[in-house]
Amino acid sequence: MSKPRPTSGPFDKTPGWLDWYTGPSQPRLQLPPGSVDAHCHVFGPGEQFPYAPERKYTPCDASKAQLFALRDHLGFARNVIVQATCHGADNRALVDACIASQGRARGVATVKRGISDAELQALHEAGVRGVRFNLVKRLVDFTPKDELLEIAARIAPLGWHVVIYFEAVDLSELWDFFTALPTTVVVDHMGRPDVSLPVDGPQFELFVKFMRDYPNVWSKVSCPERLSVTGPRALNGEQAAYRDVVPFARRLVQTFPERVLWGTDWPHPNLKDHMPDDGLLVDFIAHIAPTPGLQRKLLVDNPMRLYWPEEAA
Ligand code: 0GY
Repeated sequence: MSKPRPTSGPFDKTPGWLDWYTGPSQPRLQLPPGSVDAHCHVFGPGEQFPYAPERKYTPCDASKAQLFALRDHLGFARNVIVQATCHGADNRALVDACIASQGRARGVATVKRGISDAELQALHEAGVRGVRFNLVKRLVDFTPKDELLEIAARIAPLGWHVVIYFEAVDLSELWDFFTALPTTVVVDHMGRPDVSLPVDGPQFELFVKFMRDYPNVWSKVSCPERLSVTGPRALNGEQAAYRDVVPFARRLVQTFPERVLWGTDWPHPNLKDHMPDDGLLVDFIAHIAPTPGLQRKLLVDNPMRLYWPEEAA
C-alpha cells in the first residue's frame, strides 16, 4: 500500500504526482551476490538539496537513506545514482548520497559546459563516473549539440561515459550526434521503444542496429512500467508483469549480453498510471534474463566493469 509522501522545503509536488511505493514485497528472484541497481535517483530532500528552478516537475522527497533501505530490502549490493532533471545541473544531492554510501554507490551527473577541471575532479572523487545527456523534450530545455560534444570531450579523459535518454522516434535525427560521442554510451530504458509495435519492426530494428554497429553502445533494459501498454502491472503479487515489454528487453539481453544493465528507476519520476511494487519489478528480471549466466552479466559483471572497473573480475 502506498501512502502520501511529503516534499520538504518551499516546494509543492506537481499535481497528480505518484509517490514511490511503500512496503515493497520481498523479491522471489534471488539476485546474484554483488548485484547492482544501475539506474535510480535521489530527490532532495528539498529542504536540504533544493529542486532546480528550471525543473519540469516537483517530486516527493526520496532520500539517500530511503534508497539504501530499498537496496538492502531488495538484495542489491550497490547503486548507480543518476542525476534527475528536477535537480538540473546541481549535483549536490547525488554527491552527498555517493559519499554516504561508502563506495557502494557511483553517480552519473549532469554538468554544464562551464564546469572547471577541479569541479570535475571533485565529482570523480565522490564516485561520479558518467554524465547524462537528457534529450527527452518534456523533461529539459534544449542544449546545443556542440555544447554536449564539448562536455563529452572533457569527461572522456577521466574514463567516464555518457548516458543518453531519448524517445525512439528521435533516434534517427540524433544518430549522427550519438555516433560522434567519443566514450562508452549508455542508453536509458532501451531508447523508449513503442512496445505496441513489433519487436522486429523498423523502429526497434534501428535501435538494434545502433547497438550492433557501435560496440561502444550499451543499453539499460529497465523501466517496463514506463514502456508497457497492456501490462499487467507489477502490483498485487503479479509474477508476469509487463508482458508486452519482455520481448524487447529479452532480445537485447540475449543479443548483447555484455552490454546491458538493469535498474529499478526508483523513485520512478513522472509515472502517470500506477506506481510499481519494486519487489515485483525485480521479479521481472527473470523473464528478460532467463538464465543465471545472463542474470550475472546483467546485474553484476557488466555494471561492475563500467562503474567499479578496479574491482571487476
Ligand atoms: C527516469 C525517467 C524519467 C525522468 C527523468 O531525470 C529525470 O527527470 O529521467 C521520465 O520522466 O521518463 O529515468 O527517471
